Amino acid sequence: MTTATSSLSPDQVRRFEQDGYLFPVPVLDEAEIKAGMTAFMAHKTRHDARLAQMAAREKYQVFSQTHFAYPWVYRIASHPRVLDAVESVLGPNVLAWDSNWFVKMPGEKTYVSWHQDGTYWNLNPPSVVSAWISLERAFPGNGCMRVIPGTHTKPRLPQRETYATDNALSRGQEIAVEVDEARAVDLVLAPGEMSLHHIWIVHGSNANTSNVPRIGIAIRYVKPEVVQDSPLKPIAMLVRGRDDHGHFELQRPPTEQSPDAMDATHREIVARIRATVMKNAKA
Ligand SMILES: O=C(O)CCC(=O)C(=O)O
Repeated sequence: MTTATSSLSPDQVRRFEQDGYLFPVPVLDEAEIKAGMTAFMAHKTRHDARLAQMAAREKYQVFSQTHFAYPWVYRIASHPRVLDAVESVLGPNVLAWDSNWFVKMPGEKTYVSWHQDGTYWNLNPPSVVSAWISLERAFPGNGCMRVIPGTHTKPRLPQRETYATDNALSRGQEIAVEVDEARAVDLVLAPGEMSLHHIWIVHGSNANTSNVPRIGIAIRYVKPEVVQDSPLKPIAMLVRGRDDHGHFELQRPPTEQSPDAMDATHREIVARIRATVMKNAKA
Protein backbone atom coordinates (compact mmCIF):
# COMPACT_ATOMS: atom_id res chain seq x y z
CA MET A 1 0.00 0.00 0.00
CA THR A 2 1.49 3.38 -0.99
CA THR A 3 0.70 6.54 0.96
CA ALA A 4 0.78 10.20 -0.12
CA THR A 5 4.29 10.74 1.25
CA SER A 6 7.22 8.47 1.89
CA SER A 7 9.15 10.83 4.15
CA LEU A 8 11.01 8.70 6.67
CA SER A 9 10.25 8.93 10.36
CA PRO A 10 13.08 10.04 12.68
CA ASP A 11 13.35 6.41 13.80
CA GLN A 12 13.77 5.20 10.19
CA VAL A 13 16.48 7.82 9.55
CA ARG A 14 18.24 6.74 12.74
CA ARG A 15 18.08 3.08 11.64
CA PHE A 16 19.46 3.96 8.20
CA GLU A 17 22.35 5.84 9.80
CA GLN A 18 23.05 3.07 12.29
CA ASP A 19 22.62 0.02 10.01
CA GLY A 20 23.56 1.49 6.60
CA TYR A 21 20.31 0.32 4.94
CA LEU A 22 16.56 0.57 5.29
CA PHE A 23 13.72 -1.47 3.76
CA PRO A 24 11.00 -1.84 2.65
CA VAL A 25 9.75 1.59 1.60
CA PRO A 26 6.62 1.40 -0.62
CA VAL A 27 6.95 3.87 -3.51
CA LEU A 28 5.21 2.79 -6.76
CA ASP A 29 1.50 1.99 -7.06
CA GLU A 30 0.11 -0.80 -9.21
CA ALA A 31 -0.33 1.31 -12.35
CA GLU A 32 3.24 2.65 -12.01
CA ILE A 33 4.67 -0.85 -11.54
CA LYS A 34 2.81 -2.05 -14.63
CA ALA A 35 3.93 0.94 -16.71
CA GLY A 36 7.53 0.52 -15.52
CA MET A 37 7.53 -3.20 -16.26
CA THR A 38 6.04 -2.75 -19.75
CA ALA A 39 8.61 -0.07 -20.62
CA PHE A 40 11.48 -2.06 -19.11
CA MET A 41 10.58 -5.22 -21.07
CA ALA A 42 10.28 -3.20 -24.31
CA HIS A 43 13.76 -1.71 -23.66
CA LYS A 44 15.23 -5.12 -22.90
CA THR A 45 13.58 -6.75 -25.92
CA ARG A 46 14.91 -4.02 -28.21
CA HIS A 47 18.42 -4.82 -26.99
CA ASP A 48 18.11 -8.60 -26.50
CA ALA A 49 20.35 -9.47 -29.45
CA ARG A 50 23.17 -7.28 -28.03
CA LEU A 51 22.59 -8.49 -24.48
CA ALA A 52 22.95 -12.12 -25.58
CA GLN A 53 26.55 -11.37 -26.69
CA MET A 54 27.54 -9.58 -23.48
CA ALA A 55 29.10 -10.75 -20.23
CA ALA A 56 26.96 -9.72 -17.23
CA ARG A 57 29.45 -6.95 -16.38
CA GLU A 58 29.12 -5.38 -19.85
CA LYS A 59 25.36 -5.00 -19.68
CA TYR A 60 25.70 -1.55 -18.11
CA GLN A 61 25.92 -0.37 -21.73
CA VAL A 62 22.22 -1.14 -22.02
CA PHE A 63 21.06 -0.84 -18.43
CA SER A 64 22.92 2.04 -16.77
CA GLN A 65 22.26 5.79 -16.80
CA THR A 66 18.85 5.24 -18.42
CA HIS A 67 17.29 8.03 -16.31
CA PHE A 68 19.21 10.56 -18.44
CA ALA A 69 17.78 9.29 -21.74
CA TYR A 70 14.36 7.67 -21.26
CA PRO A 71 11.37 9.55 -19.79
CA TRP A 72 9.88 6.37 -18.29
CA VAL A 73 13.01 5.89 -16.15
CA TYR A 74 13.19 9.59 -15.29
CA ARG A 75 9.62 9.29 -13.95
CA ILE A 76 10.81 6.61 -11.52
CA ALA A 77 14.00 8.51 -10.57
CA SER A 78 12.03 11.71 -9.88
CA HIS A 79 9.04 10.02 -8.27
CA PRO A 80 7.86 12.12 -5.30
CA ARG A 81 7.64 9.12 -2.97
CA VAL A 82 11.18 8.04 -3.82
CA LEU A 83 12.46 11.58 -3.36
CA ASP A 84 10.57 12.12 -0.07
CA ALA A 85 12.49 9.21 1.43
CA VAL A 86 15.80 10.28 -0.13
CA GLU A 87 15.27 13.85 1.11
CA SER A 88 14.81 12.50 4.65
CA VAL A 89 18.39 11.20 4.44
CA LEU A 90 20.14 13.81 2.24
CA GLY A 91 18.19 17.00 2.91
CA PRO A 92 16.17 19.22 0.55
CA ASN A 93 18.59 19.44 -2.41
CA VAL A 94 19.02 16.23 -4.38
CA LEU A 95 20.81 15.26 -7.59
CA ALA A 96 20.23 11.95 -9.42
CA TRP A 97 23.84 11.11 -10.31
CA ASP A 98 23.81 7.51 -11.55
CA SER A 99 21.42 4.63 -12.16
CA ASN A 100 21.71 0.97 -12.98
CA TRP A 101 19.12 -1.72 -13.68
CA PHE A 102 20.20 -4.94 -11.98
CA VAL A 103 18.41 -7.71 -13.83
CA LYS A 104 18.50 -11.47 -13.26
CA MET A 105 16.15 -13.40 -15.49
CA PRO A 106 15.34 -17.02 -14.59
CA GLY A 107 18.14 -19.29 -15.78
CA GLU A 108 20.79 -16.53 -15.84
CA LYS A 109 23.85 -17.07 -13.66
CA THR A 110 24.35 -13.38 -12.91
CA TYR A 111 25.38 -12.56 -9.35
CA VAL A 112 26.88 -9.56 -7.53
CA SER A 113 29.96 -10.18 -5.40
CA TRP A 114 30.35 -8.57 -1.98
CA HIS A 115 31.57 -5.00 -2.49
CA GLN A 116 31.50 -1.41 -1.25
CA ASP A 117 30.31 1.16 -3.81
CA GLY A 118 32.43 3.97 -2.39
CA THR A 119 35.68 2.37 -3.53
CA TYR A 120 35.31 3.43 -7.18
CA TRP A 121 32.93 6.35 -7.17
CA ASN A 122 35.40 9.04 -6.05
CA LEU A 123 32.64 11.00 -4.31
CA ASN A 124 33.35 13.21 -1.30
CA PRO A 125 31.82 13.74 1.23
CA PRO A 126 29.88 10.45 1.22
CA SER A 127 26.49 12.23 1.16
CA VAL A 128 25.18 9.64 -1.25
CA VAL A 129 22.30 7.20 -0.98
CA SER A 130 21.28 4.40 -3.35
CA ALA A 131 17.58 3.65 -3.78
CA TRP A 132 17.01 0.11 -5.12
CA ILE A 133 13.48 0.07 -6.57
CA SER A 134 11.92 -3.27 -7.41
CA LEU A 135 9.47 -3.82 -10.26
CA GLU A 136 9.10 -7.51 -9.35
CA ARG A 137 9.28 -9.46 -6.11
CA ALA A 138 12.84 -9.68 -4.78
CA PHE A 139 13.48 -12.57 -2.40
CA PRO A 140 16.34 -15.00 -1.61
CA GLY A 141 15.29 -17.45 -4.35
CA ASN A 142 15.65 -14.87 -7.13
CA GLY A 143 18.77 -13.31 -5.64
CA CYS A 144 17.56 -10.27 -3.73
CA MET A 145 20.18 -7.85 -2.49
CA ARG A 146 21.98 -8.75 0.75
CA VAL A 147 23.79 -6.41 3.12
CA ILE A 148 26.07 -6.81 6.12
CA PRO A 149 24.59 -4.43 8.72
CA GLY A 150 26.83 -1.71 10.12
CA THR A 151 29.72 -2.25 7.69
CA HIS A 152 29.34 1.32 6.34
CA THR A 153 31.01 2.59 9.50
CA LYS A 154 34.11 0.41 9.00
CA PRO A 155 37.11 1.62 7.04
CA ARG A 156 37.29 0.85 3.35
CA LEU A 157 37.94 -2.86 2.85
CA PRO A 158 40.42 -4.13 0.24
CA GLN A 159 38.76 -5.06 -3.08
CA ARG A 160 40.13 -6.97 -6.06
CA GLU A 161 38.93 -6.72 -9.66
CA THR A 162 38.06 -10.14 -11.14
CA TYR A 163 36.18 -9.23 -14.35
CA ALA A 164 34.33 -12.54 -13.84
CA THR A 165 31.85 -13.26 -16.64
CA ASP A 166 28.70 -13.69 -14.54
CA ASN A 167 29.47 -10.90 -12.09
CA ALA A 168 27.14 -7.96 -12.83
CA LEU A 169 29.61 -5.38 -11.49
CA SER A 170 31.51 -3.40 -14.10
CA ARG A 171 34.92 -4.61 -12.86
CA GLY A 172 33.74 -7.82 -11.19
CA GLN A 173 35.06 -6.23 -8.03
CA GLU A 174 34.88 -8.21 -4.80
CA ILE A 175 35.98 -7.71 -1.23
CA ALA A 176 39.32 -9.42 -0.76
CA VAL A 177 38.91 -10.30 2.92
CA GLU A 178 36.46 -12.70 4.50
CA VAL A 179 32.85 -11.45 4.73
CA ASP A 180 30.82 -12.86 7.63
CA GLU A 181 27.86 -14.09 5.57
CA ALA A 182 26.12 -15.38 8.69
CA ARG A 183 25.35 -11.71 9.46
CA ALA A 184 23.84 -10.99 6.01
CA VAL A 185 20.33 -9.54 5.82
CA ASP A 186 18.16 -10.29 2.75
CA LEU A 187 16.46 -7.15 1.43
CA VAL A 188 13.13 -8.77 0.56
CA LEU A 189 10.89 -6.46 -1.47
CA ALA A 190 7.41 -6.61 -3.00
CA PRO A 191 6.90 -5.07 -6.46
CA GLY A 192 6.93 -1.27 -6.13
CA GLU A 193 8.95 -1.25 -2.89
CA MET A 194 12.49 0.02 -2.49
CA SER A 195 15.42 -0.32 -0.14
CA LEU A 196 17.98 2.39 0.62
CA HIS A 197 21.67 1.65 1.10
CA HIS A 198 24.72 3.63 2.15
CA ILE A 199 27.66 4.17 -0.23
CA TRP A 200 30.01 2.19 2.11
CA ILE A 201 27.76 -0.74 3.14
CA VAL A 202 29.08 -4.18 2.19
CA HIS A 203 26.47 -5.71 -0.14
CA GLY A 204 25.99 -8.24 -2.94
CA SER A 205 23.51 -10.82 -4.22
CA ASN A 206 23.30 -14.44 -5.34
CA ALA A 207 22.10 -15.84 -8.69
CA ASN A 208 18.42 -16.26 -9.46
CA THR A 209 17.54 -19.93 -8.98
CA SER A 210 13.77 -19.36 -9.20
CA ASN A 211 11.39 -18.84 -12.11
CA VAL A 212 10.63 -15.25 -11.04
CA PRO A 213 12.62 -12.49 -12.81
CA ARG A 214 14.46 -10.12 -10.49
CA ILE A 215 14.17 -6.63 -11.96
CA GLY A 216 15.19 -3.52 -10.04
CA ILE A 217 16.90 -0.22 -10.60
CA ALA A 218 19.48 1.27 -8.25
CA ILE A 219 19.44 5.07 -8.43
CA ARG A 220 22.26 6.98 -6.76
CA TYR A 221 21.34 10.31 -5.27
CA VAL A 222 23.88 12.86 -4.03
CA LYS A 223 23.80 16.25 -2.34
CA PRO A 224 24.98 19.10 -4.60
CA GLU A 225 27.86 19.69 -2.12
CA VAL A 226 29.42 16.38 -3.17
CA VAL A 227 32.51 16.55 -5.36
CA GLN A 228 33.43 13.78 -7.78
CA ASP A 229 37.13 13.46 -8.49
CA SER A 230 36.94 12.98 -12.23
CA PRO A 231 38.90 13.86 -15.40
CA LEU A 232 35.73 15.34 -17.00
CA LYS A 233 33.07 17.45 -15.33
CA PRO A 234 30.61 14.81 -14.10
CA ILE A 235 26.93 15.00 -14.97
CA ALA A 236 23.83 14.72 -12.80
CA MET A 237 20.21 15.79 -12.80
CA LEU A 238 18.61 18.10 -10.25
CA VAL A 239 15.51 16.27 -9.03
CA ARG A 240 14.67 18.25 -5.90
CA GLY A 241 15.54 21.66 -4.47
CA ARG A 242 18.45 23.68 -5.84
CA ASP A 243 22.12 23.36 -6.70
CA ASP A 244 24.22 26.29 -5.47
CA HIS A 245 27.53 24.48 -5.95
CA GLY A 246 27.92 23.70 -9.64
CA HIS A 247 30.08 20.62 -9.12
CA PHE A 248 28.09 18.68 -11.73
CA GLU A 249 26.97 19.59 -15.23
CA LEU A 250 23.21 19.46 -14.83
CA GLN A 251 21.27 17.56 -17.48
CA ARG A 252 17.70 18.36 -18.50
CA PRO A 253 15.05 15.68 -17.98
CA PRO A 254 14.79 13.50 -21.09
CA THR A 255 12.00 14.11 -23.59
CA GLU A 256 9.94 11.62 -25.53
CA GLN A 257 11.60 10.83 -28.88
CA SER A 258 11.87 7.84 -31.19
CA PRO A 259 13.48 4.77 -29.56
CA ASP A 260 16.48 5.15 -31.89
CA ALA A 261 17.01 8.80 -30.91
CA MET A 262 16.74 7.98 -27.18
CA ASP A 263 19.13 5.04 -27.62
CA ALA A 264 21.64 7.37 -29.32
CA THR A 265 21.45 9.87 -26.42
CA HIS A 266 21.86 6.99 -24.01
CA ARG A 267 24.98 5.67 -25.77
CA GLU A 268 26.59 9.14 -25.61
CA ILE A 269 25.85 9.48 -21.89
CA VAL A 270 27.19 6.01 -21.09
CA ALA A 271 30.39 6.70 -23.05
CA ARG A 272 30.89 9.99 -21.25
CA ILE A 273 30.36 8.46 -17.81
CA ARG A 274 32.57 5.51 -18.66
CA ALA A 275 35.38 8.01 -19.21
CA THR A 276 34.93 9.30 -15.65
CA VAL A 277 33.88 6.51 -13.26
CA MET A 278 35.56 3.76 -15.27
CA LYS A 279 38.96 5.39 -15.59
CA ASN A 280 41.68 2.80 -14.99
CA ALA A 281 39.26 -0.07 -15.62
CA LYS A 282 39.99 -2.77 -18.20
CA ALA A 283 38.02 -2.50 -21.49
O1 LIG B 1 21.20 -5.61 -7.41
C1 LIG B 1 22.11 -6.15 -6.80
O2 LIG B 1 22.09 -7.33 -6.51
C2 LIG B 1 23.30 -5.34 -6.36
C3 LIG B 1 23.06 -3.89 -6.45
C4 LIG B 1 24.24 -3.08 -6.09
O3 LIG B 1 25.35 -3.53 -6.00
C5 LIG B 1 24.04 -1.66 -5.86
O4 LIG B 1 22.91 -1.18 -6.05
O5 LIG B 1 24.96 -0.97 -5.42
